[in-house]
Amino acid sequence: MAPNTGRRGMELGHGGGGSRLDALGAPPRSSLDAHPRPTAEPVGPTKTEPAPLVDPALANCANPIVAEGTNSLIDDFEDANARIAPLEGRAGSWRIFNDRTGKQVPEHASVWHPALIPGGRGSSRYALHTWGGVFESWGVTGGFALAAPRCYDASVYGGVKFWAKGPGRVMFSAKMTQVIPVEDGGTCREKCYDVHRTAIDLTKRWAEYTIAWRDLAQQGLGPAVAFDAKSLFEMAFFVDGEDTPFNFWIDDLSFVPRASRSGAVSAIDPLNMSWGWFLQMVLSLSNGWRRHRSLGASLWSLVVFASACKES
Ligand SMILES: [Ca+2]
Repeated sequence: MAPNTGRRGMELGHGGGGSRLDALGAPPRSSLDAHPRPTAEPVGPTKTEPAPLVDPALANCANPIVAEGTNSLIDDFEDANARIAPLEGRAGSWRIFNDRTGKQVPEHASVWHPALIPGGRGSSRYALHTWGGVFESWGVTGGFALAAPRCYDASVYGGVKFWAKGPGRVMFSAKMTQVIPVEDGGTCREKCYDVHRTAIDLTKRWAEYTIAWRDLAQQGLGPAVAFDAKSLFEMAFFVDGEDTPFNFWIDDLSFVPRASRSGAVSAIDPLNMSWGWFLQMVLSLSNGWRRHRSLGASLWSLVVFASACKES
């Protein structure tokens, strides 16, 4: 986890991992999940009570969209649009925001469209990409609302996983309605945006990262709220100002089953090498031996294979 600094505390009301996503980035409501806001206009001749300020269903997350656990994909970006995959009631769009003290691509308050990966990543052609210079306040963020204006129950899952490439430190946050201000669609009324988050230190090569709900923690800058995947509102990747400049890619974001192990798995990390890789190494060794009948040639085959892996 990143150190808890007073600087972040001062900035929490603005950033803390992505404010205003829902305010500006909430997707259009469908007829199925529309929750009409109360209106000041009297509905009928007997309606004399003032309208409540907050949608009662949203105030306590009494009526969430519930994930069934059958379609874990959040977004693979291959459709090249900014909407997350419309599975299990999820509906949201990727948006970018920053503290406006620096330059970012895409720019502040824009839709975050997938970009073509130079050379691809296996069968993946598109992923999210953003980069920029130094930011002097809370930094930059990009994320999406899961099912706004309703909250989202992802408790059938144990966390998320995704592929990413840096280098640099990126934060992931799963934001509960309880830490999002009422004006942004949540239920928080003071010291908001103390979101549940964790730091990921990316490398220059693509690697897969798994984050369990238990890895997420607040910074202690607002009211303590135990993490509960039953009342999620948004998810975001962000970079604190002190970790800028930045340049990172995100791909294949999905939920993971409960009891998934958290951590990073590099595509070529020998400690996490799959049996497939191991078999290919053995084959390259035996091919070298079969062709040249020498240990040197066999080892050279292995070097060639390892070089190919490194470039992939
Ligand atoms: Ca992709």
